[in-house]
Amino acid sequence: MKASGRGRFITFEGIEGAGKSTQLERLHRRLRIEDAQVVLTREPGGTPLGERLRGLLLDPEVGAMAAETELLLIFAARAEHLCEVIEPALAQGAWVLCDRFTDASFAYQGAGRGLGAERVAVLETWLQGAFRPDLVLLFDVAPQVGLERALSRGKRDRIESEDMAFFERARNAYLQRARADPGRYRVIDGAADLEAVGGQVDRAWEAWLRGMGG
Ligand code: Z5A
Repeated sequence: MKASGRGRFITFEGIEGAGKSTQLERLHRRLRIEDAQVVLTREPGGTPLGERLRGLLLDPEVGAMAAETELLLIFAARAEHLCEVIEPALAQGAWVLCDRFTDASFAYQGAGRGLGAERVAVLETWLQGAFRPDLVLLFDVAPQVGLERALSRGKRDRIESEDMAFFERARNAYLQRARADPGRYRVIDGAADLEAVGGQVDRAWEAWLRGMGG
């Protein structure tokens, strides 16, 4: 199974603890076995500069910042990521698996912080033009479940310290986006056990591949 010509861009989304990173690594292992050229990356981050911006964004000691500042820092990291990693990899025919992308900005800054989808969309169009993920795997879980899983790792980062209503808004924004564009989004029940979630991902993945003739 190989992408012919330009590669494909697949993103993994969901609120904290939804299981996206676990499933991204699982799919990565599977694609490597199938000998695909795969690039694994994440946002914010994915480049040396992006990882430094990620450090600032998540460091609880940085404390409060204006929602606008947060959004612009995330888009600054994204600009670097697109230019240095994502676009070159896709041009070489690689499958790029990315842990979060612009959907997270709509969910967290647009809905969670209340900046509104329109302002995020302006930056999305300015930076990306018509570029969007080919497939978004959205792991859906109630915030209570996700945060409990995420917090079992220990200390909360700056964004994890938000209240439950913030994550409810983010979750609802994700689901709304998925409903509006069912061709590109697959919603996975992230509350199921690990094996069941893996099975859902496999089925969604295979159906999507068939849909694009792969
Ligand atoms: N952010 C933003 O605000 N705006 C943006 O535009 C972007 C990002 C791009 C860092 O993201 C932060 O950046 C994030 C949003 C913000 N907010 N915070 N904080 P991140 O993706 O790096 O961090 P995260 O969302 O906090 O990741 P996470 O907590 O690791 O969530 P996850 O990747 O979905 O979960 P996981 O690591 O796969 O699993 C978490 C734990 O649950 C782990 O112990 C697993 O073994 C366990 N797990 C996973 N699946 C299951 C199932 N099915 N059952 C039981 N246990 C499970």
